Amino acid sequence: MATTKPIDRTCFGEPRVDRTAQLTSRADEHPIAYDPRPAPDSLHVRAVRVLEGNWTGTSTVPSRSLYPHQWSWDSAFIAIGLRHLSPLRAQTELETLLAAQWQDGRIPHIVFNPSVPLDAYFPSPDFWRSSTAGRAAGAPRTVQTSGIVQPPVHALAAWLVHCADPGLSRARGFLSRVYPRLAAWHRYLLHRRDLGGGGLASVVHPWEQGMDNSPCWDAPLSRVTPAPDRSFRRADLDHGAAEDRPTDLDYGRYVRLAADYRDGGYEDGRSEFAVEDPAFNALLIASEYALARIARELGATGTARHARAERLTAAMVERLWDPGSGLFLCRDLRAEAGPETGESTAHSTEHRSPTDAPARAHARTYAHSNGAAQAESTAQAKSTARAESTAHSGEHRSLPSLAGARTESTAPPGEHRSAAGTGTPLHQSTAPTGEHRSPTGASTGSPTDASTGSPTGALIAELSVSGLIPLLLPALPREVVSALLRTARGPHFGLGDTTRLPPSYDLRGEAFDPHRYWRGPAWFNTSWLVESGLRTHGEHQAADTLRESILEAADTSDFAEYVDPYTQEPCGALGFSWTAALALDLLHSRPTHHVSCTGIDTFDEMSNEEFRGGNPG
Ligand code: 2M8
Repeated sequence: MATTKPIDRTCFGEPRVDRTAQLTSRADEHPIAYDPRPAPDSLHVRAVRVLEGNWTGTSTVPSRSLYPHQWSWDSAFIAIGLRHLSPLRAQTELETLLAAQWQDGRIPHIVFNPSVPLDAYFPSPDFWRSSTAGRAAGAPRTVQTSGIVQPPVHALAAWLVHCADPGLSRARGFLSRVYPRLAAWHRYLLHRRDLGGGGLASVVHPWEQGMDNSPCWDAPLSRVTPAPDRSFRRADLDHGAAEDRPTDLDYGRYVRLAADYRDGGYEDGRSEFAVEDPAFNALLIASEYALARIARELGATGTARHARAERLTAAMVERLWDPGSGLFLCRDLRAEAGPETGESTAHSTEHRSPTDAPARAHARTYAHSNGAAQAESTAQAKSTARAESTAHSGEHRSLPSLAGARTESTAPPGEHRSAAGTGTPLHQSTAPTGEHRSPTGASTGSPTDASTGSPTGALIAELSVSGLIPLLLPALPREVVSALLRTARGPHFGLGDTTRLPPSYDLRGEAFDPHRYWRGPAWFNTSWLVESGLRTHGEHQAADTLRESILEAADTSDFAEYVDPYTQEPCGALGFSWTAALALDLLHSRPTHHVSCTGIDTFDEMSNEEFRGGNPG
């Protein structure tokens, strides 16, 4: 018989019950019903069934068919939904993942289930060879994992899971067990992965950022020599439609990058592919706020972490904000410096299209569209014209095409001007002139191109939903928030106009494809993050509408992995775990309470005063 546990209430004020047990057992097993009892075919019950079906006993697979192991950021999102059903199971989900952490702090993107046949998923454990190739980096001996990472949603998930049942969490010592592991994870990202020297974490493989096949990777990937077709066998095509999945050429490059990383002992700093991504860093910052809260719950002040989250926000604005497009962009750290200006340019040598057809899409990387903001933050201010100078090769998308985006904007004239145009930096750097202090507090040595004082690499001129996800962050400058909201609603994402869920990629981009993996379709996790971001900045009506749309799409698509952004046609795997989990989370959230799912907006409950100085958390 299912039992209720009248320990206390959840963050949302609900009485605590083990809903997984309640909802998946037969009706006559429940003399104690909770009110209101969901209808047997309700969205709630069906979402619970998906999570039940994908539960392995210690964690949840994203999909029984396509992804039969444990994935890192999937598990974090899944735990956020599971906490409403069984806080214990949500804790277990995270602790299973954390048990596979490497000694250098990285949390691997896949933890392999040894009972699943090797050919069920590629790349399999015998490709990654974590326990041998990863020995120097401290890979665990007893469990096989991949060697790359995924976005750091984990501390945020741990905090939310704790909030769902603080009594149980305290009784089990949940936070005190996970805190050191989460702190080590953030240390790894902030130190070993600060490849650009400006404080942000870099990804070294498209799978690390999670939006595997995004057009953002086309230019940096085009420099990678693909592994030969016959050197590997794709398992994803056994389950997914080839026209929706990444191409063989993309896969060849994914394999090459992963094999090179493995063959270098998973040592960081040498990768041919190194990108600073807005969503990855926004989630790191959101998780840093969550770690501040966890530290406080454990008796420390959390002030250092809170302050770090704010410094990282400033660094992200400095390095990734593009006023011209009104969006955060990815920074390609391996783009070469141009000969005339000393500024960075891409050196893509190949044009790619979603179909691998030759020379259709432009490789799209340009140098420093927000160069003036950066220049302002150093002692080497340059003229606006120079700061806006574009890549020297005709292959690169030039600023005028982004200026096109500007004219399509509904922004009042002047408001959409870049920092270059106004001469006003969005964030005044606090670093002493000439010294670039990392947002983590560490002096970073040579963070910038010494000849220009500008950040290394080049922004990638592709508009991705990744660039909207920093809306999660409470310390964004107001003008950045306003521009992001305009961009979300404008023609490139069409939110609330031509689309109901934010597309993963620019509706007007040359590479847009409404069905192909991360090249246009709408995903549920990114939609959930945008919903939370809207609430963080007080956009409750838009958030309520998006919440309704997410729930409806989850319902009608049978919890699809992703949907066509225009028609909401289901794509990819059905019965997808994070879709079910995040739908549950939204079902449990109370829109009228005006609190975001992530609760990040309420991190401000500690006054800024309280956060000045103090002991490190
Ligand atoms: C997809 O990524 C995997 C590789 O990690 C794949 O394509 O085989 C992405 O959607 C990723 O974000 C997600 O975590 C994973 C499992 O759901 O699938």
